Amino acid sequence: KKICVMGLGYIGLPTASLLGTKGYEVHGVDVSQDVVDTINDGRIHIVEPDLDIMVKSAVQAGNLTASLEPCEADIFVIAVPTPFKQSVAADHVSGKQPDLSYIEQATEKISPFVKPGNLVILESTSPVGTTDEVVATLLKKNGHSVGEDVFVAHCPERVLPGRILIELVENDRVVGGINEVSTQVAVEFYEEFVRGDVLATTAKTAEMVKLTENSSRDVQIAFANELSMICETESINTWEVIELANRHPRVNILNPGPGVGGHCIAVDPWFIVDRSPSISPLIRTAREVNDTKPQWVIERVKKCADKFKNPVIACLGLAFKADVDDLRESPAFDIVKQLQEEAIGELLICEPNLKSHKEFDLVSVEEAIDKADIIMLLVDHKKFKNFKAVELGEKIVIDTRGVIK
Ligand code: SAJ
Repeated sequence: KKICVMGLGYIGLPTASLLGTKGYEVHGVDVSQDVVDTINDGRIHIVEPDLDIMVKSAVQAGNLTASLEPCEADIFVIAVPTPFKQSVAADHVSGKQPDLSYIEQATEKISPFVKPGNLVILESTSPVGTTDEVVATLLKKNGHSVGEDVFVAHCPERVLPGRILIELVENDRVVGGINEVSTQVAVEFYEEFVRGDVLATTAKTAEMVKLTENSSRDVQIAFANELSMICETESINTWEVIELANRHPRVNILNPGPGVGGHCIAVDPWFIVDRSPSISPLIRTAREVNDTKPQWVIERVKKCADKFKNPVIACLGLAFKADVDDLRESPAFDIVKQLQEEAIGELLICEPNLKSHKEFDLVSVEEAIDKADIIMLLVDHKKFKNFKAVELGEKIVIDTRGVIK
């Protein structure tokens, strides 16, 4: 079978290379010539465990090629970003509006190559209605008999960065077509390579399921973050509170942190709020609580820095979460950047998952800890988990992740 994957990022590339190693003939498409060249060379442009080996073996076997243009295929998989619109009318209800232009462009691009019998799958996280109202509608407009001999379905990706290749195969998948036959054709495809269950539903339900998963996590993290700010004012250790409360058989609180980052959990809840603004106050407030957390951390650092004439601050971690190199929408990065812009002390910045960074000079953890007056731990990377407070002596510790013992 021939597969054409639109978008070779964090979802498209792992999917394309996995399918390539499973014997499918895969053609990947990206808008960046650099990305295309890197992949055709058997190399990768993102950090993800084992992805390098998988891309190399798919390319070497001749089962993965990349270019700027799509080609004819049996199945088209759209895995492009769904960010926010850069400019939104000031009176727009949610203040954040999904930008579906990448999905529109990808659909238009594959349209001339789509033939009767083909399946088009949207994997990008999308507002409810997108599969039908954008993908199916555009294909119909271009003359395809959508739902009759061209099948369209949504199968939202659910993989966790850092575990993508494992979760692509092991996770259960939710597959919803724009009509029953589309669902059935798409379910049959995923059952060929997914070890988890492949669960059939409608396109709209599948869209809502994905947004619900990430919104649920966001609301739960917001609870933990709010709790951490309350405990701080009471001089109580939040992590101890959570650990003890979680010993209750029906309580399971998540971990507070410096804020919620990444391009999924901090984004997707707005897709719900954008469509149903008047009936989503909880989801919206959770987003706002999580978004205020970085500023709260900055205020704490400033208060501590005021105690020194020339404070030296170790900033441990820039990534949006543990053990990845991804700085997109990272609260840690935003905190460090703002401290730098406001010239708060001398910053010793460490990010063990990056060799260098164009905006910051990076130092080793050992050097940062050794020289700092204030240690600000922002990411729970494995490398930072072995410190013991006693070894840090008189230094002030701001541990936003509760990992220093
Ligand atoms: N975080 C906390 N406290 C926690 C858990 C997470 O502060 O207890 C923070 C992290 O540090 C990070 C952010 O939340 O800044 C998000 O991290 P994450 O590991 O929870 O999730 P992502 O964004 O890497 O991936 C999520 C996953 N969704 C769910 O777990 C419901 C993943 O399965 C999705 O595929 C992915 O979003 C996506 O692409 O939508």
